[in-house]
Amino acid sequence: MMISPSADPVTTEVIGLLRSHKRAPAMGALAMELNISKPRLLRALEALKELGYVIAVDHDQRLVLTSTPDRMTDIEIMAGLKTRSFGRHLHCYRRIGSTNATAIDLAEHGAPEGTVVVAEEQTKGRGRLGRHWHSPAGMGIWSSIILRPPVIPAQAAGLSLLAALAFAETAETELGLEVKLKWPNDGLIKGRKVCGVLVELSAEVDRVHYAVCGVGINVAHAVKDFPSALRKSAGSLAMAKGAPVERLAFYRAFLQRFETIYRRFRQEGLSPLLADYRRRSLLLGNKVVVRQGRLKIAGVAVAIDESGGLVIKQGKKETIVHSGEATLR
Ligand code: BT5
Repeated sequence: MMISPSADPVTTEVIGLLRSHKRAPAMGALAMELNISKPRLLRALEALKELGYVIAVDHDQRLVLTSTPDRMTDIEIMAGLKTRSFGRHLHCYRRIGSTNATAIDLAEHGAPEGTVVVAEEQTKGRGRLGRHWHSPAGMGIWSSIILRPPVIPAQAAGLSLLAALAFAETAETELGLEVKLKWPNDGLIKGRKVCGVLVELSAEVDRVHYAVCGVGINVAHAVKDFPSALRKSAGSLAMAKGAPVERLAFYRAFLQRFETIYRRFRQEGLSPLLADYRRRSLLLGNKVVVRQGRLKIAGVAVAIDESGGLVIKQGKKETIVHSGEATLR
């Protein structure tokens, strides 16, 4: 089900007015100002209350917005969002199968670059290779962005790295956390996976039609909120910070950073961004094993090349891998 308070223009106007006034007019005056009936205003206020807005009436009968919900709705995400294209078209859901699946659908129907699908909960959140991504209600940021980069499919592999880098920079600047990136797509804090990225492509040999870049970020979980199989390996921003973290503020900052990084990628390719990725790499300089299906490549991770591939040195031989599951030996 979609949550889109902005679909009702009155609700959008009311919340806009409440936000811009410390004390908004009283109910009757407000209805007059908006040129609507009092029952219509009451309906909009009721809808906002249901979404988690707390609106008080002060001693002069004026309306005061005392708290806004930390919910991923279009109005809240847009409030203060400074991007040019990322998140300018927003599809927000209470519950969804997978934001990637819905974004692919939208992309197939021509949705523009920067279109975002976001959900409070995913019932079929997906990881790479058909794996499951745990995405409970209200705990994280489950979101997909449609990108239309003018590149060939091999270059699009770098998009996972960009999204992971955007996560790392956001966690560092917004929350002061230290993030390690495990090639190609994991963001780890204090040894626990907090962020995962899944890029799905529609392409022909010479051209990418679109890429859907799905990012899952655990925000509010305590250890007990993860299924037992993930309790040792998974973490959240709140666990790492030792305090609650506001999802919306983090998400807006993430979209802004990702957009900046992505624009640079479009203009200059991956090279100028690699130093920032490498600096945070968990694997570089270490002995690793990369599994690609049944194939196992063991050696020392010596570099990440211009296309985002991991270079593994085995004696004198160097192998570049572009996908796979990497573990430290
Ligand atoms: C990933 O796959 O890390 C990519 C995850 C992408 C999720 C986002 S959410 C929004 C968008 N819509 C989707 O449907 N997906 C994307 P992979 O590298 O294959 O890692 C998956 C593995 O991570 C699983 O097999 C588990 O072991 C572990 N895992 C599952 N859920 C997790 C979670 N919430 N936090 C940490 N680890 C998790």
